[in-house]
Amino acid sequence: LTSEKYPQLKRNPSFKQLTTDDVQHFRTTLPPECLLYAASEQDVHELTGYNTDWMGKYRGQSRLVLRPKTTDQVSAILKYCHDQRLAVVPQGGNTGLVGGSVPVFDEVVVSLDKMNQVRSFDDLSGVLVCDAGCVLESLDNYVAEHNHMMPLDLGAKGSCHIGGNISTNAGGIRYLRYGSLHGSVLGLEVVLPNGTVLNNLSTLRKDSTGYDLKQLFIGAEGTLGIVTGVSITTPPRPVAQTVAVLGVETYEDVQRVFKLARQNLNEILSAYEFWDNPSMDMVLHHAGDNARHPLAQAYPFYVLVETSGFNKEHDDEKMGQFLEIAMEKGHVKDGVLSENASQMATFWYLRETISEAAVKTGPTYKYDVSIPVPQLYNLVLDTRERLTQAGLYKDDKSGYPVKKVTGYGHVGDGNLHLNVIAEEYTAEVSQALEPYVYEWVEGHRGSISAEHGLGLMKAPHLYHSKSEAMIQTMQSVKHMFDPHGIMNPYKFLP
Ligand code: FAD
Ligand code: 2HG
Ligand code: ZN
Repeated sequence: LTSEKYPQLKRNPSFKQLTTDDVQHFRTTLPPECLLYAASEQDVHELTGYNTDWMGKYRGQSRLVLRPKTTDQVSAILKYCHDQRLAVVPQGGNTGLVGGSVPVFDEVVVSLDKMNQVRSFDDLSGVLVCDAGCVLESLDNYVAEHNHMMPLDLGAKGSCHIGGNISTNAGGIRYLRYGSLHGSVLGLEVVLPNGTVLNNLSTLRKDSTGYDLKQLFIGAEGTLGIVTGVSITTPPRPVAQTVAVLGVETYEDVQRVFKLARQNLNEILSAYEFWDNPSMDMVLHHAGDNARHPLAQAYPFYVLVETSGFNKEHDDEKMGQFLEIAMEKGHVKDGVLSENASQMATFWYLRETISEAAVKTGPTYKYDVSIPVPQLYNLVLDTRERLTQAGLYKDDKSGYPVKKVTGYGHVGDGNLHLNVIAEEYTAEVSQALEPYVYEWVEGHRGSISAEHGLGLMKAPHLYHSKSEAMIQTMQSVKHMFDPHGIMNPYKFLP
């Protein structure tokens, strides 16, 4: 099989082509509901959901999807694939944005969607132990019953799995407050490519006994093994929350308001997000009755500030003071404060649906970068300028290959999402953007992936963020865990 979508890539001939004997093996070792097989090439479309990513940008041609229910089944699957040299793609909720979660050619998809049980929850420590295929939002609803919350939240929460979050080292909108998964994950159960189960589902907060192996799998994007179980600490669920959406004239003011938010809201600040007016336009265009403009007029930038705490009166007072100061100083031109939970959800909708609105607007080139906050929006301005100079874009006007160049993201964490929305994916637009964007980020001492990972998209560009020695060390680690290279091939490493 060759993929028409990736003419520059060749299928690795050391991987075995799936045979009917292989399929028969899985039929005899797994329950019937755990196997989806397209017997002929014509039937591959039945597996489209597993072969195609969320953006419809990346597409493979796998004929076999395995959906194990237990860690032992995952172990048996990987051992067989390892022995037979069958390449494998682990798949969670398939919401990844870098082409990591779907096959490139005919790799066997191992979906975790049937491993979705909570294993235990400790009310005292707040430690949750669960299967890797649990959907993030379901876990949040589960721990909410115990007055806890998941330490991460993102727009894809209704579909993404906790195992996928861990495998991409997802960040999201609460990173500012609760930090990285490298801190909140206490233990993992992982099946290595040869079938060995590394059971390290520790529930201890502290443990200084040697190499912290679980950290290697956080952000490994399925290249070292399959995460099957997760132990994660969940903080107490705040009882008082408020969200403000603010209209801001300049990116400098976005930064000034951030500083004021930190100084005045301190421990109750739980999110600080921003987006530009082209992002707002896209969202409102696709929102229908779900949202309307929250302010009386448009502004170049919008900021969403959220507080989460345990004393409503105290928190409201602090938020009020912060807004007063920010407006008095002229950094905020207009703002609106949520009065109830439904308004809070509407304000979050404006921010959380930008990603989807972009994809609905047109084929989208998505860049997810870390840049020191003062320079962050310059990447959007410089990219717009570059595309304009190249004659590919002009002021959001129609009739050009690029429709929109937008910037938004987790500005409080120095994480920008640059979305370039085109009429279609073309070599001309790609070449104008890459390696330009990656070189720009490297030149500003940033990272080419803040939170989405590398996947297929950024594997060849890793050297913009990591030295030769670092990449070689990563390759050695990969070889040690996965000597035949069957786990998520063609991705992650150059
Ligand atoms: P998948 O997409 O299925 O897989 C992602 C990668 O992990 C693949 O390489 C896959 O092979 C591997 N993988 C999945 N499960 C396992 C497993 N159990 N063991 C080993 N490897 C595995 N990301 C953020 O960081 N922050 C955001 O704010 C954010 N917002 C988003 C909003 C939207 C609307 C969308 C569509 C995506 C967003 N993302 C965000 C990206 C994406 O949701 C995250 O990367 C998420 O963590 C992926 O989880 P998933 O279960 O869908 O994984
Ligand atoms: C977000 O923060 C996500 O909305 C998605 O990380 C960003 O689609 C994107 O570029
Ligand atoms: Zn994000």
